[in-house]
Amino acid sequence: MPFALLIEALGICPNASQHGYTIDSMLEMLHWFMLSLFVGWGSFYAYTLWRFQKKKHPKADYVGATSHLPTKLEGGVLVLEVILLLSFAAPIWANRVDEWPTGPDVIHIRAVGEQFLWNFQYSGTDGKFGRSNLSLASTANSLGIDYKDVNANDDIVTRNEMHIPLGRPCIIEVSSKDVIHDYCVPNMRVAQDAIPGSVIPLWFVPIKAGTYDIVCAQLCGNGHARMRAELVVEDEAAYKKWYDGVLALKAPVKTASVAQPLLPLTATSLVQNR
Ligand SMILES: [Cu+2]
Repeated sequence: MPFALLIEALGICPNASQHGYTIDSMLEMLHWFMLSLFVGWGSFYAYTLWRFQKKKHPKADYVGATSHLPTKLEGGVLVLEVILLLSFAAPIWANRVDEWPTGPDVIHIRAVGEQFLWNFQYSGTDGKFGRSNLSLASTANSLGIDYKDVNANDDIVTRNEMHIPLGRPCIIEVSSKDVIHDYCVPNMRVAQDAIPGSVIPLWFVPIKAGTYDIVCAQLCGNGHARMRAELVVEDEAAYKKWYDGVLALKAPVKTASVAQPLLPLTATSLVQNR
């Protein structure tokens, strides 16, 4: 993607996701278009200053310009903007919201914002999140996961640290425990508001191994600037080793029965149980 390579050379943080280059290309096209408009209109302005200077035209002309060229140029700009919107921006957006990855390869993670950190719950190999209720929340169990629920057996919860395997699609369900935050990973070209009362998913496929910043992109209080987590993209073996290591730290579950029905972890339950 030549467009994306140039925009990276100009200083945008490097893309590390599969869909990111389409967004970068769109951004770059827009910037070239804006640059050509800026140069075009700037040159025209300079030309009019020279062309209609008082020395050459001591007497004002009340008829003014009679050419229809400016109107045609404006029409051309409008057509180009419509083409950019319908042919490039709309398909990129449709891909983001309509073509969700499916299958056993998909990693499911909940990202729950909290002043001023990020909690991550992994669904584990069964792909199902264990139930949670904030009445069970404690310092050691920030999301109130009910570890008696059989679906929670292979779940892990981490704080400010998220690992994902290279090349596997990740669906992140974004929510918040308190105020509005924004789960933003600039290198993955994703950002989503974390809203109490809502669980909003986003997805991406990491294509470059490395360590990236997860930041809060919504001013959320005094500690907003330090609400920053780490995203580690690593190969499958390293990811599995890390996951199993965190899983091993969990207290053993004695029974799989659930004494009373608990709400699944939705933002609504998060809010209701605060
Ligand atoms: Cu925040």
